[in-house]
Amino acid sequence: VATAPWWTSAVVYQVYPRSFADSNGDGVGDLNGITARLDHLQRLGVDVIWLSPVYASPHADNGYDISDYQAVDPVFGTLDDLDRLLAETHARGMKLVMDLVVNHTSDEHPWFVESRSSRDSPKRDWYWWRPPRDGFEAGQPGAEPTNWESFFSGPSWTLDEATGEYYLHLFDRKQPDLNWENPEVRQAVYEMMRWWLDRGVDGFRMDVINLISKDPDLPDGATTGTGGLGNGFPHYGTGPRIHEFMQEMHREVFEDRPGDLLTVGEMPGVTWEDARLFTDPTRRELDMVFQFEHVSLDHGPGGKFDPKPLDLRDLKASLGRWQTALGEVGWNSLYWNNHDQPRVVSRFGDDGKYWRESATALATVLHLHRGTPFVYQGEELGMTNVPFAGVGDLRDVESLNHFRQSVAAGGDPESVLRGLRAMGRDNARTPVQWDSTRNAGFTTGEPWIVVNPNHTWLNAQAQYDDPLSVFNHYRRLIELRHTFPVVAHGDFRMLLADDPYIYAFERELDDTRLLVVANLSGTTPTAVLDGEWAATDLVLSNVESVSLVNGRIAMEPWSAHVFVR
Ligand code: ISL
Repeated sequence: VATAPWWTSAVVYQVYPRSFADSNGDGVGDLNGITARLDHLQRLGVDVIWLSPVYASPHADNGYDISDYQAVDPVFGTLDDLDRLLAETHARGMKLVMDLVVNHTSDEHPWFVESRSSRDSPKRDWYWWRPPRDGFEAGQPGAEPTNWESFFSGPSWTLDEATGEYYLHLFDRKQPDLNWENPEVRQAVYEMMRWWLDRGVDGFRMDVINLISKDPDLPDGATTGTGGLGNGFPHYGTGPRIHEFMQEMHREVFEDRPGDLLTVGEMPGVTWEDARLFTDPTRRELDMVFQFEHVSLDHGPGGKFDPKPLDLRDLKASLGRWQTALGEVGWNSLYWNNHDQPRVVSRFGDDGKYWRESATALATVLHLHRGTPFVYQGEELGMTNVPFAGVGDLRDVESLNHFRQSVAAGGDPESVLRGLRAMGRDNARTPVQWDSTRNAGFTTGEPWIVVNPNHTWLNAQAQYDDPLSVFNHYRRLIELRHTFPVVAHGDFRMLLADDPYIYAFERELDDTRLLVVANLSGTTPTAVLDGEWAATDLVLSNVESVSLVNGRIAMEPWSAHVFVR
């Protein structure tokens, strides 16, 4: 414990700058807006801020398409503003971690502009260029070099008319994939990373970093049905050289650097076996990864936009498996939300009658697992999904592409919209609700995306002084982690694995035991505890009174209790 890295007892807060706070009235959040709201984060008690991309970008994917890694986009401010945010964050005892998006660049990045300029460009090989498939003319349907489907619908190749070749983009056509096989690419990325660390940032969250190593043969994938396209994931997901690249990056960028840094790799589709390799400290790759298993459990047969109800037993089995797998070796990240996921209180909780109870119960369960919790902006207020009126309210490229493609294929627009309202990424991207005024105190101008109408009652101002509020519950959970070493370092044991309503587990460190009992349902089951626990052991609850009699608790809907002895 004494030698455990600092981030094992830290809590990270993610800021999505476009939607956090707007200081200049242009309707888009910015760096000075964040600096002005640092007190909110300090009050909450978080240790680290992860800043989603603020780099120069044409914003095809809200900044995850970068045209200059070493410049701040004017919509967010200037490099000076960033330096000031960094200094103010440090002055409050917090750290600042930047987003690192290096699986792809923007098609407007000078590297790609140069690469596409001719087949003989010295940077041609910095990206994945391929001629049309054998026997096909450029531009003909099916001429794409592989059948891989893009994450954002349609083929993952786009033809460059001028040179007659296709380039690979796993995401939008404005996000061409870098070729990590080329050592010049890797060195350019490492150099850029060192530049940021020299500037004083405290680490990186690495976007889709397990997709950077592709099988250079680029084989077709099994066809998945959507327009005859195939699943390329087996050929680029946690690919052949990924661990080599992570170790090289560690050597070139992080090794022997003074200071306490944090690295977390975002890894769609990563298995726990691979996650353990990535986070085994002796292998010198990453501190932790974001896995996707628990946020895929409610995907239905038609994929993520065809959701099915969550079975709590599946959630416990999944998170429990990761607790075990990364228990002795490696480390878990813990999250319900980020800028790509619908709001957890609407997704796994009850955003109606039991809004406050379910938001706090879910938070309790997550934060007391073993791992580093990540709070996504607005989650600490219990922000909910958004009643988007129609497709005109949506802004996200993934959602808009999905809508267009599904409707073109004959889907009923209303039912496509239903899927997007439940699962679309814009649910997480509406402005943070600071107060009950017009635009929720986010901007004095016209916000770039609708403000959730529930800001009239669901907002930070209404919660600061309410002891039972979602905000104060998050604050206390963070305080628990900072107070009791068992929260960060205790081992984990799932209880009542087969119970469909109750999520319960124990943590243990030396002579301290911690027990969480949460009812993640609107029903009223009875929890039966081992007889040693007493009402006097209660350290946190999201309801006003708990009666523990003869080891039994009558659980109120969505109630959650924490005991320590
Ligand atoms: O939400 C998703 C699409 O269904 C995810 O697959 C998401 O695209 C994936 O988690 C990768 O996310 C990251 O990279 C994307 C970017 O759009 C996301 O915002 C980012 O978090 C491309 O850079």
